[in-house]
Amino acid sequence: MSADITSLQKETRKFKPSAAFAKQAHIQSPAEYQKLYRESIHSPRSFWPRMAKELAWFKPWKRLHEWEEPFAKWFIGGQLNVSYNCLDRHLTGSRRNKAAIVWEGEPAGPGKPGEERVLTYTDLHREVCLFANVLKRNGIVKGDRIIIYMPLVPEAAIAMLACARIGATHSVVFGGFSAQALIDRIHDCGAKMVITADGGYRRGSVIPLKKNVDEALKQCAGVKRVIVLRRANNDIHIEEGRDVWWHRELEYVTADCPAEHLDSEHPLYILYTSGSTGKPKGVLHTTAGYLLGAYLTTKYVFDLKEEDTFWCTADIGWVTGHSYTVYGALANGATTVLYEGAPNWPEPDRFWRIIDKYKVTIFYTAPTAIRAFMRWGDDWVTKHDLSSLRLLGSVGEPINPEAWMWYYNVIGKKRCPIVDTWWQTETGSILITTLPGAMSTKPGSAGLPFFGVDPVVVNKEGKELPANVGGYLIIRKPWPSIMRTIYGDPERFKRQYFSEIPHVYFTGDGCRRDKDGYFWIVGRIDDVLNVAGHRIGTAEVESAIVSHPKVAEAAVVGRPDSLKGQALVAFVTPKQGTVVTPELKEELRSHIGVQIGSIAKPDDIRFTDALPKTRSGKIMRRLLKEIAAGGDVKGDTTTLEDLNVLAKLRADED
Ligand code: 7RM
Repeated sequence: MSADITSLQKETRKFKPSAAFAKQAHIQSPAEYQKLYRESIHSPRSFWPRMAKELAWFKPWKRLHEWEEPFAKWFIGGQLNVSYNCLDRHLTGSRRNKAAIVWEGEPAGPGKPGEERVLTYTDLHREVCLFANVLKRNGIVKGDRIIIYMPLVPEAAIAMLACARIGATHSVVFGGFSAQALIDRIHDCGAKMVITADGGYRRGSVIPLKKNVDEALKQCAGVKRVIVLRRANNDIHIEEGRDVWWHRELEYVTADCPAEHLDSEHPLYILYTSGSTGKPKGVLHTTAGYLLGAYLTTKYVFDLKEEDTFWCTADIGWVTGHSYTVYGALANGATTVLYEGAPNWPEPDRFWRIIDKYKVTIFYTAPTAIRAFMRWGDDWVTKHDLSSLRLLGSVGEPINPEAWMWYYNVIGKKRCPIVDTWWQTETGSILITTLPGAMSTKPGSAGLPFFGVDPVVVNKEGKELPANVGGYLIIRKPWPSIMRTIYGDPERFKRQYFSEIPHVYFTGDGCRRDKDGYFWIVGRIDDVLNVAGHRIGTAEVESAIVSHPKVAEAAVVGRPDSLKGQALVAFVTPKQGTVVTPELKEELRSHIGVQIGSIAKPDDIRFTDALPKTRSGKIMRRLLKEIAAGGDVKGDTTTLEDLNVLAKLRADED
């Protein structure tokens, strides 16, 4: 049996940026991209110094990089500060009174706006300095680890930037995670402090953040201090000698807090990402290389201009929130939008209201959200004026062409290029994408490598595969924002990312490259389906199912089968209003037969109104696999968004 992945998708549409868009873009043509890309790969010593000059340095770096496999270092010997780059350097010119953060709180009710706050760069700088002094006052010194467990309020970004300002390493834990998830992360990184809020709003109710912290800290003696933001005004317990209120602490400090001069390789943050098995991995990012990656990709991929209002909908508990909502946007001096609530609470048009209200120009979200919008119906969209938009982005999963076309037509009104950005928590910033003024996009393909990124599709032996043959996506050389290690476990880092295929970074994704060099991600390698000797990526079969007019979303997994090796099981969410009949299964099977061929016809189709997803919206196929095999779900479920989904799926079994 071969390790290649059979590719079935027949998508051939191509969308060129309009002449008007290209003309105003940072990078305006394929030739311009190619020239810079080649320079970044073949002459890194001329390319990177020029790029790095766009950051503010306290001390110039001496050596560009060092690569002692698997450990990378960049801009060695330099000193800088991420918070200084995101704030102080914008205060000397016309950005000083520009909006840095535009925040919309969870709406008070149907048709009502949320609370609203705008922080200019001057405001944000002051808040960060004040809070950085609060951290110092509470015993934090450079190198300490701090857990941030907060709702999506400006103070969450303020806390991150304050840590960065004094050289404390933050680890943001998504506000929806449980006490147990907190315990694991606090222990793993040896945190001394937790920054939290009394509670956070979610769909009209209050999530008891502080209560979860109290619960967790019964088992975390290392945490000496908890700083509590008053947000939801819910009743909480204050542990004397350990817990202090954010607003009270501010009374004791000044706003004078110069940014620490930090080494290029100083640890900026640890972000936990769940592996398919075992305990979560603490992905470590450091200062200079990470910041440059976030800064440059924000500028070029989103074609960011001074006048833009940028909205990345990701929560800051996810890497996308770190690199684009906070660090990339602010390092560029942009206006970044933060929204506390859910897209469909109290009504499914929340996002479109916000775009209209703040005249958002760049909108960046995930396929899972796009499919949900499709499901809720176009009427929610069309009643709002979205004409401020000029660019759309997608991240998190392969976007099925069906969803891509809807995003393009209904949200972008055929005017806005879409950038489909492939990257990982581990990569720190976007690695594969189109540049919106320079390249055509193809629905379902992420596009071409970003500057300095050298990705290849290879077989098990590490041999590069020809065009249109699916295999493993690897990256040949380290880039500035690559993770530095798994915190506390360098062995696991090596094993996980640099052993499968020697001497290269292993992404864990299946992929093919077409004749134009475009990359098509076909799903995670662990999820690849094996049908009668053919290895097929999940994305292609799922795209085919979702292209049926009655389907909103689908996930396909393999179930052990004594005859074929694996039988395909499809979990399908029908569109709203669809009546599920026994005939629908047959209809879907023949639709798949037409779209990609009989080989991909599932043996079993199960209808469900929800799929198990992570908090960031990725379908957890691992859990579906266990359900399809009829067994118990044994793996880690701490990242699962809604535990009820599993119970329901099991109850639905025939
Ligand atoms: C940013 C983020 C990483 C995994 C990655 C892929 C999948 C992400 C895309 C994508 C196809 C995309 N970080 N993925 N973006 N697949 N096209 N544009 O998602 O660490 O949470 O996940 O997500 O499988 O390996 S992450």
